[in-house]
Amino acid sequence: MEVMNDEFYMSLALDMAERAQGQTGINPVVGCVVVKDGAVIGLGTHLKRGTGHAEVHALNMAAGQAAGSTAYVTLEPCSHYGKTPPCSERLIAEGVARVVIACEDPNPQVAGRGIAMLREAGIEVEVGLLRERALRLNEKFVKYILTKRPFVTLKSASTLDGKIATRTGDSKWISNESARGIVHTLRHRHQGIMAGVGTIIADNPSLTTRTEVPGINPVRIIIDSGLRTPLESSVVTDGQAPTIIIAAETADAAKEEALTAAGVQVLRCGAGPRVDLAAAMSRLGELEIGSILLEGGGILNGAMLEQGLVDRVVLFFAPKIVGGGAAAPAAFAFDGVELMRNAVTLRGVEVEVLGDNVCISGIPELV
Ligand code: AOF
Ligand code: ZN
Repeated sequence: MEVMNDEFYMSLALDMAERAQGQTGINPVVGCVVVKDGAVIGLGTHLKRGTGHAEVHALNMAAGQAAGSTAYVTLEPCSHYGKTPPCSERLIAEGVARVVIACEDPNPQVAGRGIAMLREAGIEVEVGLLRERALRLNEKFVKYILTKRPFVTLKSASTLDGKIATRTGDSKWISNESARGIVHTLRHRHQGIMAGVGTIIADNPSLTTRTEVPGINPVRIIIDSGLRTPLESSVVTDGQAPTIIIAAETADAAKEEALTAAGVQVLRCGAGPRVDLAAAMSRLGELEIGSILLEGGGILNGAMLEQGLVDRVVLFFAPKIVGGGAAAPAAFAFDGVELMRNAVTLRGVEVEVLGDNVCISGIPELV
């Protein structure tokens, strides 16, 4: 049985925000619950960048009755004129008496000013209720708003011996249905999905979101130094989502022209014959891609990890062992460390058991 308290309403606000993940672009997900005289009088969630913030929807629902109420908001109300007017002003104008906030807004345009505005207007403000959950929920937003580079989630599905295919290249399927379902939900929750050209040539994947209910397709991003992506591959021809190919400076101009004519956007990143992955992340950030799900092969995964470009890993393990030595590709292929104490180590580890599969997630830390 649940107890009615501040946490009860903040959890509701967080639940609403959680379900809107994937549809707000570079904006955060935010939930707001307005409570007065023991009853909920307004609920709101930010649904889409450029449209109303959570507080605005909730206060609109409260229809002028919010004076003296308590508003629970998962993120500090904004203080700036962005695509919409400041929520702090609206809360003040409505006569809200108390505002409970889960976490501060790291956006430099806000960063405490929203809280200050509310307090200056005489509103009782409490900050920090369920802060950790709120920050975890908006980890993509926090990274992007502070660095202008995308938050990268590396996903892999491997056998217990770390393989993503057998020595003959067979890989269907490694993980079970629940794990595969989660992967498609993860696709929905990222603005971009990234793979290497090797994966495109080997598997011709569509890299779309296929969930039980319709989901949003991420922009497909292919790392392809030499522009080897076949013109007849699904990511070029199926029109399911935009495709960006990231190539090196030296790649063939005629191939670029053919790909561009087929509707693909080709970006050149890095001076030499290989893609500069860090530069690629900055370019994608400029294009307002704030989050990327990396579904690479071992080499791309290893390179991104080694260069510190991965913000979270989500690793699915199936109870299988396929051996195969170097002929069977591994989830991570990089030179690696000499000593165990120098291993890439995960912080904030979360473990989820999915039937006979296991999902291990965490934030990788390089030594
Ligand atoms: C809130 N409530 O529901 C959201 C907030 O361009 P705009 O107007 O949508 O502003 C985006 C910024 O506003 C975003 O970077 C973040 O700082 C804040 N988002 N704030 O009070 C909301 N979505
Ligand atoms: Zn706002």
